[in-house]
Amino acid sequence: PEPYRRTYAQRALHHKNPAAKLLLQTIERKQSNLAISVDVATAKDFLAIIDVVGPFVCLVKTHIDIIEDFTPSLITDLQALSAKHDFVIFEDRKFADIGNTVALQYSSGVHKIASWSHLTNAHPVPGPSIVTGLSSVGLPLGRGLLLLAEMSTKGSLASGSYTESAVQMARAHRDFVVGFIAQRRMDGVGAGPNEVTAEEDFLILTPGVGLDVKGDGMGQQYRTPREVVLESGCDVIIVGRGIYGKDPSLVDAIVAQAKRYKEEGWAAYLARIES
Ligand code: BMP
Repeated sequence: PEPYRRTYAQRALHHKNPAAKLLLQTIERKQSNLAISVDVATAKDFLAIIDVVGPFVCLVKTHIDIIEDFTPSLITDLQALSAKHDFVIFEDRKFADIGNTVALQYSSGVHKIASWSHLTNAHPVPGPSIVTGLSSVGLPLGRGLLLLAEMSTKGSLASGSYTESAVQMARAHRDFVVGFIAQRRMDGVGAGPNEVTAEEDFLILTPGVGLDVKGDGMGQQYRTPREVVLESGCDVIIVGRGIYGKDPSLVDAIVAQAKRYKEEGWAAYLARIES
């Protein structure tokens, strides 16, 4: 079958990048295409949420610079939870600078992202040098990169020819760029008439997913797992506030929401491969 209808397990066999392979295998093993975005400000809340949703997710997405009491031991704790619950780690850093600067931001500083995050992402706005800069650090470590080809926000400038250029940039660096943050499948987007793109199978990780509300009053726009996975062909649903809401201490409510999103995401995937 075409990549859209292939199982995650079938697709894992064809991906050579270790982070992409790990993500696809983890999704298959846990029967979950749900990623949690843990956007909270304290190490305590961060670890508590990850520990309770861990069994239900394939991936944990972090904004490590939000944590106000960050210490290197938080990374050790995060890695221990990743081993305990079997999930991939994705630091949503959104790099956007020249190659030399992003290589330093990725490897160094307080957070040393490349040393612990299987996946990270970048805006294509600086051009291909952002990929070569990040790749010089991440590729030897077996990491993978997602380019932001589209955004979920109202009025996003990442559309049309910008999105097409992002896909072309990825195509030129398939060893390191494993897919996109986007709102739909990107296979063949922006390809010339003689380019063979039928088998490219980029991973699409999609934020802006919610079942109960359409937006957040700050530009975010939500679609359902069914719209994202079945109708738009995306691979992973990224959910933040839809799972942990406003109160990170309500453990039962968080577990219930994580289960709900996991079930919705998997049902949409099964409907897709059977379509
Ligand atoms: P929430 O589900 O609470 O709206 O969180 C969405 C998460 O995904 C946030 O961490 C945000 O930074 C990220 N995100 C997004 O919402 N839209 C995009 O286009 C790209 C993102 O990384």
